[in-house]
Amino acid sequence: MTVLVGLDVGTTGVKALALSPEGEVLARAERGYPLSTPLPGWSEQDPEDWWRASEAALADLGVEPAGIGLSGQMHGLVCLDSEERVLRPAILWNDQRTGEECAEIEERVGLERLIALTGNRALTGFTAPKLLWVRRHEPDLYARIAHVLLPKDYVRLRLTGVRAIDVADASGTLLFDVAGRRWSGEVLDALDLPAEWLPEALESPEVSGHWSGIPVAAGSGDQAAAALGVGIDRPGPVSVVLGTSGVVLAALPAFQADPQARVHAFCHAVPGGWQAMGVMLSAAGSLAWLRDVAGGTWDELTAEAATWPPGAEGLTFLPYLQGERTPHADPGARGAFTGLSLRHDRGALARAVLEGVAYGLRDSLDLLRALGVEAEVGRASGGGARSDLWLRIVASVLGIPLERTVSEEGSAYGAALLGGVAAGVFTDVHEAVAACVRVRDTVEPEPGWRGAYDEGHRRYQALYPALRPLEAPA
Ligand code: XUL
Repeated sequence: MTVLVGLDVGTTGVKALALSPEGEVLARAERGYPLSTPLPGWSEQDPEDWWRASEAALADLGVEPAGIGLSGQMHGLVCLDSEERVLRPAILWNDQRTGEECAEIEERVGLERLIALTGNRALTGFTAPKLLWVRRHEPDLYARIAHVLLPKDYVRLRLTGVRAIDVADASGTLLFDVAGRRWSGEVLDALDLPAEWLPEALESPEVSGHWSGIPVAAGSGDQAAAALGVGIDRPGPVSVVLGTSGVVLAALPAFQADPQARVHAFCHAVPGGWQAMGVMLSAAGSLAWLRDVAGGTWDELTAEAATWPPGAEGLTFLPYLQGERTPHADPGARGAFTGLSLRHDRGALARAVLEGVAYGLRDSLDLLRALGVEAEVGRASGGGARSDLWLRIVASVLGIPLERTVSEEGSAYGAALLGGVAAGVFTDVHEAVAACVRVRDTVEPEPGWRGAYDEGHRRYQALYPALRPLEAPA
């Protein structure tokens, strides 16, 4: 029997998934690992943890795959020496230490030129500013760098012995010419970074190497893979992800960057395709935080939240717990609850968190609409999409129905489809999506919630400019 495997190297753990060529999930395995925050705003992981977890998850699956696809948390910096040894813990996508380096990049390249070349502005989570941070703060270590990889590409190196990346993940480094689908010599020169450090950039379904003779697809960053996993291979529905991060992603008919780069413009995991997305740093991550500080399980919190009316009697949550990217590219932004009263209990806090994240997603959707994206329906994935209540809230706040697919496996599912193309099981990504992805159910907006949520979103949008002066500078 033909089996396709997707391996997603996430922030909280690795997920391995085995699929039939019809898209049926045959087996799944997950292995977790820790995240360390040595200083406020810092976020690091040990690349060897990813590798140990990946090996174990692949062994747990217990299958003989025809092809493997990789996906993973984006933007993380893995520095290797000339012997391909890890030089320091990886600096992750949600790390916020590089405010100064972002300013330096925009100064050196020029903001307009940077957006024209890379489709993006310098954001703290992206890879290039992290490299400049290491150069400034750890010069001895910087002098030993010979190779730079992203998280899933480190796992690829250990799996296949090959240093490679895909164009979708490379787009998130800020060193990539997104329109031209190649490394940007101009940006590398302006930042004085050696092109030799970077791996070869392949299209996502291309074979990057082999593991025990099994082809391993280049794969993609987790957001592009999640979009494929819910069937977004061309313009149409938008991908709405409620993972640790929260994302609204639209496939674009051609490369297009927002003139102010308020949303990210990246290559899609489909050869010749592009996408734009808005990214919130703490989506399901905000609910996980509430659970950790207020107690209760995920199910208890959402059940208690369901007892509160939309708008939670004026209680509003700002989800900028780790700074933010979209719509406020601001590492110094912070979260807040406002409008608390004696009546509010833990369920009200949970309701406000679910709603605050939904308002943040609406900010991203509004920016995509300003780019000309016609979003009439969304496809939801990520751990938060398992909650009917959260999806009803998000559908109502966005004002569009949200579809769930038969499999809710997100990025690992998309990665497995890419593995299937690399193995020759499908001729291309479109065929893989058509063969495997089916809609299971649709969550409609609640007409009665509309007024409360338009009002709530207005209240939410007023909070950042009002509260920001009270917080530390970026
Ligand atoms: C996307 C991003 C996050 C991570 C989460 O730009 O930074 O969604 O990829 O793993």
